[in-house]
Order: sequence, then C-alpha cells, then structure tokens
Amino acid sequence: MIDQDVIDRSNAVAEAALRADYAALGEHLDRRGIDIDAIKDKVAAYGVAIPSWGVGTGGTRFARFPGNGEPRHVFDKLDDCGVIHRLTGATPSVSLHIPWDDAAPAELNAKAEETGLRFDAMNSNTFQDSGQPLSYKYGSLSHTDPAVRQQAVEHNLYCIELGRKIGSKALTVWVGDGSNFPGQTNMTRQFDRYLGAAQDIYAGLPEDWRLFTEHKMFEPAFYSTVVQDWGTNYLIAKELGARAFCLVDLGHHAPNVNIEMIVARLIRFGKLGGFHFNDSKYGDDDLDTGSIDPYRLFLVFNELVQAEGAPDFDPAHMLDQSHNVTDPIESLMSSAMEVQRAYAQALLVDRAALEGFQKENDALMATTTLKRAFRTDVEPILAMARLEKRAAVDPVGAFRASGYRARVSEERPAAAGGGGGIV
Ligand SMILES: [Mn+2]
Repeated sequence: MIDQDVIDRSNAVAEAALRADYAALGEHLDRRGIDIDAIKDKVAAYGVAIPSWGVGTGGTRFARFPGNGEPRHVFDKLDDCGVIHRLTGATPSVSLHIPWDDAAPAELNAKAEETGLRFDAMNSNTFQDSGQPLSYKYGSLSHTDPAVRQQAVEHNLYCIELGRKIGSKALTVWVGDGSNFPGQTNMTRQFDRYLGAAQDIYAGLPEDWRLFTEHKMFEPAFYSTVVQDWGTNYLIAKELGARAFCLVDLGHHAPNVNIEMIVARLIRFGKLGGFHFNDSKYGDDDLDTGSIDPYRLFLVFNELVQAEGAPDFDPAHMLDQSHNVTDPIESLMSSAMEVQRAYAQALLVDRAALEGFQKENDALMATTTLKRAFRTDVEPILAMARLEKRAAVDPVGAFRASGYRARVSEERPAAAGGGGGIV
C-alpha cells in the first residue's frame, strides 16, 4: 500500500525542525503549567472513524465528477482507509454502510487485518432502493405500509447480524423519511410509525451494542423530516431505552444553531451517542471538518473534554463528509488531523481558571481563557504523535510522494460520472 521507506524518508527531512518546534512549545506550555508529553499521549491515543463511503468522490444533486482510481468495492475502500491510517495514525476504524459494503464477514475480517483496521458503527441504508422487493420512495421506518416498515426493520437487523460477525458494537440509523408538501403526511402518526419500527430494531440489539439515531433538518424530504432535530432525536432515544443514543452530525442543523450547547444538553442527560464530523457554510454541505469554522469544532471538543471521565461517557467519533473537488484520501487525512487539533486545543483549556471566571461573571476573561487555548498552535504535538508511531509528519506530502493514487488508478477502471452520489 504505502512503503514505510517513503514515510521514513519524508519524516527524516522534517524531523529536526519538528523536534525544535516541539521543544519550544513544550517550554511555552510548561510556563502555563501544562505537560506537553501528557497532551501528546492523549492525542496519540485518540482515533476517529472513517466512513467507507468517504473514500469515493461525492457529488451533488446536479453532478458528480469522479476522481482517478476510485474504489470499486468495499475491499478497495478498506485499502484506501488503511492508507489514511498508516499516514496519520489517527483513524483506526471504518464505518460500513449496508448494502453498499455488503460482503462475507470472513472476507471483511481478513481485509481488516491486512489493512490494520477494525470496524466501527454499522450504518443501515433505507433511504434508497437497491433491489429490495418494496420501494422506499415514500419512506422506510415510518412508511404507511406495514410491509415496507417490516422490510426496513429486517434490513437493520441484518446490519446488526453482519456487524456482530465483524466486531462492530453499534448501529447508526438515519432515515430520509418525511414529506415534501404540507398535508402530505400526518406528522403525528408518521412519528408513531417510526417509533414502532425503531422499537422493533431496538428489541434486536445485542446487550453490548448501542443504537445511534441521527437527526437531520431536511433533505431528501424538503417540507418535513421525521427525525429533524436533536429534540425529536432525544425523544426517540428516551422512548427506546438505555442503549439508545443521539448522534450529532455537525451539518444537520439550521444555520447558526449552537451545536456545542446541544452537545452539552445531551451529555447532561446521558444521551450523547456520537458524532459525524464535517463542516458547512450554508446547509448540509458536507465540507471538510474544520475547513469553515474551526472554532465551533473546538467549542464542541471543549464540552467533550469537560465531560471526560463521567460514567458511561464514551461517544463515538466519525467523519462524515463528501469530497467533490479534492482527493478523498487527502481530505480525510486533513480532517482527521483537524479533529485531533480541536481535541488537543480543548485539552489546553485552563479549566480551574475558567470556572473561577464563570463564578465571578467575568465574561471577558472567561472567553479569553477559551481563546488562549484555541490560539495555541498545537501542530508540533500532532506531528510528534505521528512521528512516534512512524506515521507521516506530513501525511499529504508523503501520500503524494508515494504515488499511491497513480498506482490504484491503473488497477481501478475510471468510474462513470452522472448525478447524485451524495450521502
Ligand atoms: Mn451523517
């Protein structure tokens, strides 16, 4: 996949400067009472899951412009995910989407071992038709026809069954159900139907599994969506039971919504299941994590670090973004590092000082305390964590030097263009 020599050569060029930068930052943090090695160890232990669908080029409702050497199937996807982890040391797991990634469990396990990966949450797809007997055109778990709901429930149970065989411990359910016109659906009955079907899935959840439901404000339904916001999502998790949690996709909110506050609320009531990280400017843009508003990402991590160590607090972290104009491997590597960066910055917050300023109602100093952590350039910490794992100090540079994309482009035939492709 990626020759270790390529990584080592690229690291050799960067190592001296990195050690000098790390020492200088270590001195600076020491004056703030922070042990840089302790932060580095936490960052090194941190991992974010890659969505299998992220390694293909995305698209919009208008068009899709395929890249070179796109993965043909789940095994190519796992190769690409293995490259991302090899170079960043930050993405030890992959989240599969079924039926897109359906394959024999033994073959999936063998490929995971070969690529040094494990499997994160399973994702069920009942938002498109893929050869199943009944159509999801008018919904899945909330469909008016009980036979369609049953088919969707059974698909989710199949995802759990496959997941059990490949070491997954969670199922993420996102449905496109809703309506496109006022009056098209009875919103109360539709939600009841959803809850009934979700209960059937929950009943099939193994004891050591978690069920994540993911809300989204709109699209593909453009008038109303069954699971449209964190309030509805919380009601679902509460109705279902102790192993049901809410998943927060950063792109699935109305513009200007205070996402870090939603995170705080879900933490307070023990219902934060995990994240789909991405960034957005206008809607569910699926842009690269941290590319538009890195401060918001930091504020989310500020809440997470504050909650660290609370009983049963173990949210799942995954990227979920669409790459239309970049090489997906490069975008996913950059995004994984942005997530790590936000985590590292949040670890630098002087929490005792912050609490003091909050008690005194010193708004200016409280916000300055957060800013001080956010403004710290933690790049040497991230890069040192990579160097010590023999991952790449400069993952994108090493990836380009490796020739991986050109190599797989020879094996993988050019994909067709066409429309759609966004997930
Ligand atoms: Mn998502």
